[in-house]
Amino acid sequence: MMNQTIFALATAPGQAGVAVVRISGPQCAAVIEGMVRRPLVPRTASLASLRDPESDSLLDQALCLFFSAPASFTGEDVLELHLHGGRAVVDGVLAALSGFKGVRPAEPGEFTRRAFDNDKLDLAEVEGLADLIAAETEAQREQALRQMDGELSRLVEGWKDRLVRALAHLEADIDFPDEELEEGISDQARETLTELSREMLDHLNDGHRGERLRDGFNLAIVGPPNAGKSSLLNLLARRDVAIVSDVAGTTRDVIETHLNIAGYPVTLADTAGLRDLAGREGDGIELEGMKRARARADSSDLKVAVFDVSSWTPDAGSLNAFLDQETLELVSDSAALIVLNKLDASSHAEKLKEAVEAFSERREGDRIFVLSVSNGQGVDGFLERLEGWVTEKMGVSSGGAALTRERHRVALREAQGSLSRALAAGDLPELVAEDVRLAVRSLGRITGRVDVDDLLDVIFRDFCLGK
Ligand SMILES: Nc1nc2c(ncn2[C@@H]2O[C@H](COP(=O)(O)OP(=O)(O)OP(=O)(O)O)[C@@H](O)[C@H]2O)c(=O)[nH]1
Ligand SMILES: [Mg+2]
Repeated sequence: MMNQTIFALATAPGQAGVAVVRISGPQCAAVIEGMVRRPLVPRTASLASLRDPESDSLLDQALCLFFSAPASFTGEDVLELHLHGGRAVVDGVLAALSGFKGVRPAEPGEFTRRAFDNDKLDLAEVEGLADLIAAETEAQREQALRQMDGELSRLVEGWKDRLVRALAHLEADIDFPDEELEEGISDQARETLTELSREMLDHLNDGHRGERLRDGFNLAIVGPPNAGKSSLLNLLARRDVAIVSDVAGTTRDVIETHLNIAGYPVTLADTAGLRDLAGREGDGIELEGMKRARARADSSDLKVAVFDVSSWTPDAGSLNAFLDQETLELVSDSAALIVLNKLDASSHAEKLKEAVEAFSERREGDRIFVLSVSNGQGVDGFLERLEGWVTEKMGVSSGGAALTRERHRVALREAQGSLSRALAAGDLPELVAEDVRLAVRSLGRITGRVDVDDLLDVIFRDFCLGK
């Protein structure tokens, strides 16, 4: 059965300078004849008066672009109408298109689905395209462009090719056992499988950098009440996101804001101050807030602990004893920065510096910052370190193609598992060959030509209308 022709507004709805309506399918010719009413040279822009095929009324002066199958995004005939971006213009054109036989509005993602069906894009490239449309920061854009351009696909296809070649050798060994060879698989096949297994493991052990970049990095600000956590959040967000007050226990829920730090997407969470309520009237809301704060700290990629050191005096002894113990405990791992705030309000600034030095010796000093959110003192050094941290954790340039979705990881883990089994069954060529076949199949799922029917609807549903 011939595909129906589909159309959709490809640009965002609403008033705009230009709106693009895209049509894909065999009926493009009929649309050109009925609405454009002049022949279009493929891949050449032509200005034309669009007319309603029934009433003959003028719909718009539009720039028309025709792509002849198969040299188009979908692989079918594609017509793009670049309209003036007004509601009435767009509505008029869409209504006129509905009037053609065999032409209907597209489902979300249907253009891309056709590109996939016609082998214009593989599944990983389709995902790259979806990520590109969703990209909010520079680094996300770069990663998406590379995946759309086939970086991940080439890596996976390369592995597959080598496996298939090894499989051919294995099968030759099975069918024509070399008299000279001992029982088992040839050294060459074993070497290839070992090498591939190691390369796959390297990619599996990449710290989830691809997924992290897609989803964003999670940063939680924690610490005792009144330390200046919300003030720090507002400073980082450069706007008043959270309420700041001198009442201890102002923030009670987790407050999130999205930031772009050094080109990377970061979700920053401000949390309720942690304190020991023992012996006082239990406040259910504050308790719940603290519970959420701890949970958020646990699930975040980086914690920033904020303390108020303005009331520290030399009599208070070491900072380690002075600071809130529960918070110190929370940030005892290396995925934490420690902010000692309210330097401006300290009346023992000099002695405080010595105390900080002693404190730093107990902990890695490059994680500790004495600053004042109020007057900005020391803030630059903290921001620089924060940027460095995020860049280091998310660095995309290192390591080439990234796994950007859990499903890539699952498939690769399966492939690697099959190879491990193959290597363990080394003396039985038939078993080795079977495991290698399974590995090829698992890899095939990443670029999506086998076993993916159930996945397709999920992946294409992520697209907006008109893509
Ligand atoms: N002097 C001085 N005051 C500060 C500084 N940073 C914050 N403050 C003040 O400290 C008080 C508490 O600030 P918040 O940001 O609300 O503190 P918090 O840690 O979010 O407190 P909770 O939400 O109650 O846990 C406010 O009155 C701020 O203006 C600073 O660097 N110096
Ligand atoms: Mg707060």
